[in-house]
Amino acid sequence: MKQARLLAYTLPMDSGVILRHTRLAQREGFIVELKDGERIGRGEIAPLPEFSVETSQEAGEQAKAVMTSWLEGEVIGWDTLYPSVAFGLSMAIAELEGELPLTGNFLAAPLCCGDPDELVERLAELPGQKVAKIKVGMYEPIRDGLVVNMFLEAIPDLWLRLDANRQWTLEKAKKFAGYIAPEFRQRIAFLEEPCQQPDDSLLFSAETGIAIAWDETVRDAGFEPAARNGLSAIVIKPTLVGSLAYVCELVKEAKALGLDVVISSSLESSFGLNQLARLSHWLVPETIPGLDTISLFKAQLDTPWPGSDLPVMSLDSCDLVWQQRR
Ligand code: OSB
Ligand code: MG
Repeated sequence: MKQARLLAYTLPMDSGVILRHTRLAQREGFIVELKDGERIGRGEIAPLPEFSVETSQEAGEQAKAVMTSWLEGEVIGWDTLYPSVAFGLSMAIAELEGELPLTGNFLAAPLCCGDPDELVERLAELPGQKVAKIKVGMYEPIRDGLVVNMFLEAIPDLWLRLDANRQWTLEKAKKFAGYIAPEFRQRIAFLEEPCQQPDDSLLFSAETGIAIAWDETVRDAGFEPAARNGLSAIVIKPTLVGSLAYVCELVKEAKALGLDVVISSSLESSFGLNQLARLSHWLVPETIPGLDTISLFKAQLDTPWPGSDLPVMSLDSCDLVWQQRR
């Protein structure tokens, strides 16, 4: 017997500066659960406001239709689905089939959302390589430049990932770089999307010697990984990108080009974050993922995130919005 269920969750959170125009006080999403005989697999479908093209309601409707196809044994047209639906359902199937290994990489790069003192404390607790991520592009380039330079000067074994989310013109981006001492620039592992235009980001890298990474560009229509001077990594947010098969293909192509791949969060619940940590360890064991987002929540879901003391909500307390057997 096969069974499919769709559960809806609402978790209290504060999205802080991750979403630049909305302050999300609640995260809404779905857990999809597929059973086939004794086997069970779950995945999370959680479109992210401001980032996803689909709304939560659209994702829920589509998920029900695709679960019906799965129950009937029909072929699923993964490329035609919303990214969050394709990812959540393909993860549930992968788990059901026993394809997703259990070991996870939970050493997320600490995310600093403005308070330098807090980052210093968190870095002190990190074993091994010190890698942190700082959001830039929110304030004047001079402020970001001074903060980044201060960190690199104060902590000589620190590597930084920076993220400007396409907030700068080429001129502003170069102004930022002007405050970073040239000898520190190679300890910026990459700066994600400094400029509004990807071509300007490449010019920025050529002119400043600071490596860049694609994040938003990975989601641009027709994107295909390509080696470019100054490009060191691509960031993959599976919930915004699509099915597990598509994510695997992107990883394979990027690695073949010598690019680093960072599996990153789209503010999934602790359930989804755990699966992303497993996915990251499976596909890119050599790279620290960008999954330090549990502290934006006020509660976890089902699977606790290692080291988090937040209360855990069980799947039983979710709303059962749909179920069917076959
Ligand atoms: O700007 O990269 C972003 C999370 C949700 C939406 C957008 C972003 C993020 C993150 C996740 O920054 C954390 C990370 O990538 O390290
Ligand atoms: Mg980013």
